[in-house]
Amino acid sequence: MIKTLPCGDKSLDLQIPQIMGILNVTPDSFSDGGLFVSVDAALQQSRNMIAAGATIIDVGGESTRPNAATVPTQQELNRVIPIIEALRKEFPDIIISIDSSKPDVMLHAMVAGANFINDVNALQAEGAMAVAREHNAAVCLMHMQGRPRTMQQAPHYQDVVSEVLVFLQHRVSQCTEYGINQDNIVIDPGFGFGKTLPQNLLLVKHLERFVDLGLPLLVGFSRKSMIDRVIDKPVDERVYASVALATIACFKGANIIRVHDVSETIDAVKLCHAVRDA
Ligand code: 8Y4
Repeated sequence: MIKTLPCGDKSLDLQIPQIMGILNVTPDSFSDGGLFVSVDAALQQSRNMIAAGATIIDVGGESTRPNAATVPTQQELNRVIPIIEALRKEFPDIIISIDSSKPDVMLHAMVAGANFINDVNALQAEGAMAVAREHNAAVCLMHMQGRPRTMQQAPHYQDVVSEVLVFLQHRVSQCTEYGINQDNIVIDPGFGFGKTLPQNLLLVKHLERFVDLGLPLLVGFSRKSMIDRVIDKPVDERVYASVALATIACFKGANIIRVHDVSETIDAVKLCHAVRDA
């Protein structure tokens, strides 16, 4: 039974499901059209998410959407580091997650006060595992087929659930052999990352098989296009559907739910826990 997740010098109670609030710090999300990201605006959104019950803030400076431009390391650092420093100062107890696949960004984020590494590339970049190990960070290993730019072109699997499970088990082994503590590792099937709608739905349907690995499980469905393929609604009208998927995942045993809409999701998550615990 999973109890707590070590996150640097902090720990997260996983006996109850936790909400990871998404903080995108790309200029298209927090600016007046200029090139810079406003620390104030990002802090205000974080305050709202924390007040609503988020215990992890996931700070990302590079969009992983299909066709998004890649960002140079220095530019990603310029976006995320001032925000991590400000968050750490205002919220000494919150878990700060760095959403990046770049070891240099992970390292500077840890120094600035982050304690969780959310890497859609599962720490496969040279030097990434070292940063996680040296800082005793919590790490989320996510499955992705292909690369962000092209991953949705023709996703293909013989058996999506088994193949994603095998990949995650393999990465967990490589990380523990490298010296990362297994207690620090979280797994994530990576909804929408090189997966068609039927493949995403199969992963939700069989989520118990991921829970059965005995590692903490993180899921992210929030506003994703897999939803619009079922309900045919634009991104700002996907919140009820996102909450429905969070509810299903939570009820099946997911431990961390990555969402944009914290206040809209938290009651459903609390009720899932109450019913499971009854
Ligand atoms: C609107 C806004 C529509 C954002 C889609 C999106 C995951 C993740 C992302 C995930 C983990 C996203 C960084 C995609 N998804 N990290 N990151 N798990 N661990 N798209 O599922 O939110 S970015």
